[in-house]
Amino acid sequence: MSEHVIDPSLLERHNNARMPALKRDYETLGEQLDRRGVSIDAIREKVAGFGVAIPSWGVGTGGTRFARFPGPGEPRDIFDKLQDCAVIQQLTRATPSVSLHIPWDKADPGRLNETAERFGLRFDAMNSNTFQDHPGDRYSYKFGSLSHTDAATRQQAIEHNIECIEIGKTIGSKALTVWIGDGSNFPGQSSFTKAFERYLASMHEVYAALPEDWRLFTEHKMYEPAFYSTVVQDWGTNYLIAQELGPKAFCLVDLGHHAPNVNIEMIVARLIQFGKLGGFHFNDSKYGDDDLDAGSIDPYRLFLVFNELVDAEHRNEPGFNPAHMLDQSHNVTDPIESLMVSATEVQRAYAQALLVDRTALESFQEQNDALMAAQTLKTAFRTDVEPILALARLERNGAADPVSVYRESGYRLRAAAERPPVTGSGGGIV
Ligand SMILES: [Mn+2]
Repeated sequence: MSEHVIDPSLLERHNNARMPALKRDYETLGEQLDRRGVSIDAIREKVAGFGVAIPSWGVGTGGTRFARFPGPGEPRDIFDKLQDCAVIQQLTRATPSVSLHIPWDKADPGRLNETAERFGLRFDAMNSNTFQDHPGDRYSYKFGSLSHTDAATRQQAIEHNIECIEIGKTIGSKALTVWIGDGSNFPGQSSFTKAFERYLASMHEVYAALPEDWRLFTEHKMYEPAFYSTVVQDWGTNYLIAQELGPKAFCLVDLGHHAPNVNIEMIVARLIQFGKLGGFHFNDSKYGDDDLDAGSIDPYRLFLVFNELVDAEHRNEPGFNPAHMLDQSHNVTDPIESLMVSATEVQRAYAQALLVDRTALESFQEQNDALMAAQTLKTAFRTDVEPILALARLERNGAADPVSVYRESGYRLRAAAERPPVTGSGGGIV
């Protein structure tokens, strides 16, 4: 039995008050879905089994290039972060794991395991950091890390990634995510070919240190911090990396790391088809890598991504096992509230995608009936699946309305009293 951070009796009162209306809504939706030949209970069970990881840095307030405005009660260390993650999991039941970032979250593994176990959490992919200099490091990453022109700097970056694997082994992680800030700001500054050769050579060494049952996720990003070119700039390069490294290497898709208007769901389909989709960093964007809350700008795009995922599930695509994580920067909201809403939005897109009539869709595609094919997707997307999500949370002792219980609990005020304000930034931009 894991420790409850939010008072269970408050949660019970909240849920009991909402249960009668929720049951009626669930039954009504159940009847509608029944007419479409869909079992609402089967959808609810699938949603209940769906989880998305919380990045440890997500529970801190983010910032922009201009400023960071810290909120009250910000986590001081990884143990405070785990407690905040426990609140999100207790109320949403959608976030059973936490993804650590090294060196920000370096701590005694025994205490990490004990704390995670106490809160009923586990550890997801490890994230390395060679996009900033670490105190005590001999070499600077100002001009790159794994692709640096200097062999000793590359070696330091390789060793850091191997250290992340070693730490991960002690806390039950099974994956390493590598995102680098390497690139150039001026045409001619760096040789595209040589930089990529050096990157691949470095990554071969990291790959060689992976345990048998681990996966390596590489994350592309087209610009920022480098503004002319990045070494791992797009999904094509990322696919080349995964191919080059071997069967344990996969591509990670961060929804904000593409050129504007790129068809992300199609990239997802391609990676699935060739067995190289590693997983996601969910967020949303209007202009670039905005790191806004998942589904807050373009919920239809999130749905279309999940439509590809559910389609792969439906086809029993061999080896299909993408990792799901949120990766957002919360500048104007309480990070716990944003993460709860985003976890729910990701589940919502999954539930809506499960409602797509795949037999009908396939038949419309075969007949080249463009209008009806599009309408088949829209019918699923337009369905309000909230009763399914709420009941899936309730039956596992989560909250019917997570944000409202959280606000009523006064958790943030208590945290503010216990945690003095922190200065500096834990980052949160990758
Ligand atoms: Mn990311």
